[in-house]
Amino acid sequence: MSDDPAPGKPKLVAAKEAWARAGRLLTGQTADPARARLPPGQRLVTDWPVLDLGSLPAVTTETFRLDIDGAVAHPLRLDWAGLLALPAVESVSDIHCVTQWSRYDNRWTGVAAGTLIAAVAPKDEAAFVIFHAADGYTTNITRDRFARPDSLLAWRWNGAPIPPEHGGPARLVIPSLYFWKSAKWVRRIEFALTDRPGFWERRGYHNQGDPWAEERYG
Ligand SMILES: Nc1nc2c(c(=O)[nH]1)N[C@H]1C(S)=C(S)[C@@H](COP(=O)(O)O)O[C@H]1N2
Ligand SMILES: [Mo]
Repeated sequence: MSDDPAPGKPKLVAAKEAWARAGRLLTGQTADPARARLPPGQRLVTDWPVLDLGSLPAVTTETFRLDIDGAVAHPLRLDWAGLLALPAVESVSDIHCVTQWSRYDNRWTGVAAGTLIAAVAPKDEAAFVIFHAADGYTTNITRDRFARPDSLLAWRWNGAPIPPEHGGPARLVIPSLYFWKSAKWVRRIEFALTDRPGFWERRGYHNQGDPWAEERYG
């Protein structure tokens, strides 16, 4: 796993790997998002915990660059002005973290994933997307999941710039999956023909991570 970052909190990473092996926090239930708002095994918080590998990359709006490439017809490199020039949307969604907290009603401003997908025109066979972040973190999702209307690349949260510790200046928000899929400080969105598990997926977390099916580990 030579492409892994050196985590700033090795003990925490080891603890989370052990929880994944033990199936910690699993309730064995599933829930229907149309009928319940809190997925199985989650509890509601009103603060916003910070979770990452322990290093805060020094990305600013001046140094921000995002490459959207891989199996696409039109690779794209955006700087901050280029990002803000894309059509923006507002989207309110709930956060569900695999460590059991959920946070309701987060109001994000950003570019819809569908807009980014249309801009780069991925090949038909490009069924997977890998997010690469400035701290070395990676995570993988399917293109279909990324294309959902509530997936976005966000730069504002609840009416203000996203704080650096929460992934500012820009981060992914994939509300339909556990929050580890929402890469902070994203610097590359790679479309891929084959799936490639990311940092936590290689350490025992579920490859898909649907909170409604309680796909925590696997
Ligand atoms: N770049 C990067 N993105 C990341 C992580 C990380 O370590 N690095 N951690 C993930 C995990 S495990 C979670 S739960 C959420 C936490 O986001 P927050 O700190 O804004 O709550 O970010 C996800 N995105
Ligand atoms: Mo997490």
